[in-house]
Amino acid sequence: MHQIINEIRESFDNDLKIVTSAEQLENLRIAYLGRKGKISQLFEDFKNLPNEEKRTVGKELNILKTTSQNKFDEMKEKLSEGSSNGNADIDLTLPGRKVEVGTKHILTQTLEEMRDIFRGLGFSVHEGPELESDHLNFEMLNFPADHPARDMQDTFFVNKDFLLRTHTSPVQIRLMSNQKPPLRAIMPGKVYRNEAISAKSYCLFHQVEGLYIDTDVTFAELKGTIVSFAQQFYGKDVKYRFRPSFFPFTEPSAEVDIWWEPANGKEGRWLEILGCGMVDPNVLENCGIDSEKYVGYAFGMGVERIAMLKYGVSDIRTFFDNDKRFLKQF
Ligand code: 2NL
Repeated sequence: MHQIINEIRESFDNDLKIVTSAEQLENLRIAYLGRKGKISQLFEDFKNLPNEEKRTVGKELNILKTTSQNKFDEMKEKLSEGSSNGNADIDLTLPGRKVEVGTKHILTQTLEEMRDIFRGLGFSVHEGPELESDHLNFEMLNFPADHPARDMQDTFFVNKDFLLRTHTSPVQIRLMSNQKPPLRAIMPGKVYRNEAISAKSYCLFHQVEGLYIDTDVTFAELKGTIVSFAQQFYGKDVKYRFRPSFFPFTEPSAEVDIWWEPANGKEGRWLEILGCGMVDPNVLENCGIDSEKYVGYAFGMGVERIAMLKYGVSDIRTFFDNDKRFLKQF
């Protein structure tokens, strides 16, 4: 009997070692501890033993039963601790998981670079709301009532009087109306236009507008500021030209192109990067600034356009797709 008890203890331990699921464990319990199991059977055999053996064998049998039950309970707990293979410990030889570090969006990087260049040239930074009144977005800027930009087709109106701003100029209008010159500031932010979406234009883009108002501001200073920006942003050797243009809010007005050579060796061409001019006296007067005493220049540029030229991006929509394969390149 003594020997059989030892054999059953050993086979129980061996069978327990290879258990990997709750189902296998339950089968093991039935085979040993169940009503007709091997250990229960030993208690039946025990009854037929001579009295002098019963004392020692009884003790051994009880120990076998309780230790087996304890081992079973322990295993049951281990299996229910989450993973189905409670036996498999963490594999410390596996390489660690890579922590991915995010990056700033390329438009944010471009905007910050532009902002820092203008800060270096003495400009402060102002922001304003994206929902504006028709009055601040168009009327104050000398747009005639029948100007095509004021058409429902080109602007996102939320009602008769309010709209999503089509440029950041309303921020400048507020600044000029609330503060006395001299003023030198840039206004970065999102603007909205109801245009047909294509590789070249999107319904949303970012603009940086700039303004300088004082008693003796000249067009030559405007040129100097723009050229300094272009050289810092695109490099000292950047080729540029000023072309006469028209805006309702500046007179005279100009557009600035830079010479762009594609990386694939194809022929280069002029590409527009911004519009600018001397602030129209009507706009100054609308803001309560004496146009006999003060003059100023202003400029406006699209951040997407500037970034497309610098980084060779050919479709404006890729900035807004949030495709990580595109974004991770910068
Ligand atoms: C463009 C052209 C421009 C301005 C913006 C401006 C603002 C005020 C008064 C006068 Cl409050 N001018 N801004 C001036 C010239 C051009 O933007 O093509 N932007 C993307």
